[in-house]
Amino acid sequence: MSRKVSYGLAISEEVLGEGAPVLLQGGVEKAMIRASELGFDSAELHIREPGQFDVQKLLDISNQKNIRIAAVGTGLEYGLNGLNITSPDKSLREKMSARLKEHIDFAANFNAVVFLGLLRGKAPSYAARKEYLDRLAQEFIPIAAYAAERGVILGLEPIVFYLTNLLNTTEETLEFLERPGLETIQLLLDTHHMFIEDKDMFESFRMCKGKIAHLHISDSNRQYPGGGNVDYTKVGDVLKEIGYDRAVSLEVVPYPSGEQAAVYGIEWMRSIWGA
Ligand code: LER
Ligand code: MN
Repeated sequence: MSRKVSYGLAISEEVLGEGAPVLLQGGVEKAMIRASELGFDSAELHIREPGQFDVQKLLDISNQKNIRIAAVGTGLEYGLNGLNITSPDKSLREKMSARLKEHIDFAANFNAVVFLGLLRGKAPSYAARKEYLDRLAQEFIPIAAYAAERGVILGLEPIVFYLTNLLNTTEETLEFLERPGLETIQLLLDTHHMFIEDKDMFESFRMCKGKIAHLHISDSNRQYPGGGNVDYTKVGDVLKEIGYDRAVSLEVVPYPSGEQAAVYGIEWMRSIWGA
């Protein structure tokens, strides 16, 4: 394989349903095998409980099937487990931090990036955003140090307004990461959020050159690339222009089916970076 980017997709242990942007659901071991058969060479695991997995088994599948675990998604800690890291409730924050460290330890086995996404929670009002962002930074400082000590890269994701009111645009997320103690955290960019939130998503990619830990491909309507309004020829061009060389990962709804969306997605990737 001469290309540097890996072709990836989101998989989960639980069956999350058609509203979740995860293509192969209901068991990560079998999903890794199937993804490899479909031509993918990386996967991101959306998991709610890192301790439940047999790490050696996952490493074996990874080696045998030539599919690496590129990232560990932590959003289900929020969506299924009800945890978040900006809650005024200190015990909830402590629980979330402890779980995040478990995700980091788990990810260290695979040299995988850990998402900092939905686990940020939400502020109860726009007026409360500053207080919540300050708390987010405070909580992330020790987490960033913990990850750096273990050589694990964290990717903070700008997320669209309908899911959170904390860090929606790429620009404000980059600025947030300039706070002392957060410099080692990189970005996880997602074309769905960028298309909706950023004035010019292509400029956003340029702004983040060299700082993108992981990439989510998801169209304006959360479908496979080409299912909505994002110009994916231009996305490919800008990614090549900035020299992005990590995982390009489909985080899309399983429409018209998980497998079909995966096929459409990998066809787009091949049109940009080749086989
Ligand atoms: C939010 O839907 C998203 O894009 C996920 O990557 C957040 O963890
Ligand atoms: Mn995403």
